[in-house]
Amino acid sequence: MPTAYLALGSNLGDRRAHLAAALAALTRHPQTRVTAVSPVYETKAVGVTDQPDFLNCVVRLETDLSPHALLDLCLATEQQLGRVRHERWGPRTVDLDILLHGDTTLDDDRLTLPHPRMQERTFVLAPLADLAPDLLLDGEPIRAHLARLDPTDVCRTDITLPLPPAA
Ligand code: A4P
Ligand code: MG
Repeated sequence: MPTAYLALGSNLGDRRAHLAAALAALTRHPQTRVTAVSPVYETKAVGVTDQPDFLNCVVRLETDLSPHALLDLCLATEQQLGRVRHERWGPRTVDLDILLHGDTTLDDDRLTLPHPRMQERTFVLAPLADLAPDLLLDGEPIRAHLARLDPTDVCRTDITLPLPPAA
């Protein structure tokens, strides 16, 4: 089964609970198996900066869902957790982005893989490097991409998100 990496973020309400609920939803799905969860980072908002700090983490899963079916699961999970889209890059109860889905590269009106902004984002690459430092992106390991970014953008917390038991 292909390995996928998802980026989870929350900056409204009980941020840890939102991440944990998203993780539980991914675990419950019969066609996904969550195999690792990164440490949780507290991060300054990127893009629209006048909004609360985020908690961010990265989840690794094995799935036989296609990239678009996995996107549908991400969007359905966001909706179940009460996300209302107000503005692009605005505050959100929870955001689930697909970073990578196996070796898939694609760019259509719904989905771009690898995630087009992941290379610029410490809040994505720091937790991804915790799980997969040697994973290659554009021919370079994640740890090399991360080394080019500002490490002070993010702060690792001692919040843990245990892997929920498989359904
Ligand atoms: N879409 C295309 N490719 C993907 C992909 N690889 N994964 C489409 C997920 N979705 C993808 O996303 C808009 C549409 O992007 C989706 O419907 C899907 O068809 P959205 O979640 O509705 O909107 P958004 O998240 O507000 O916009 P966007 O462009 O996805 O923003 P980003 O890049 O996700 O940035 N700062 C910190 N510190 N931490 C954060 O987590 N997140 C954002 C959002 C901004 N600043 C942040 C954080
Ligand atoms: Mg998003």
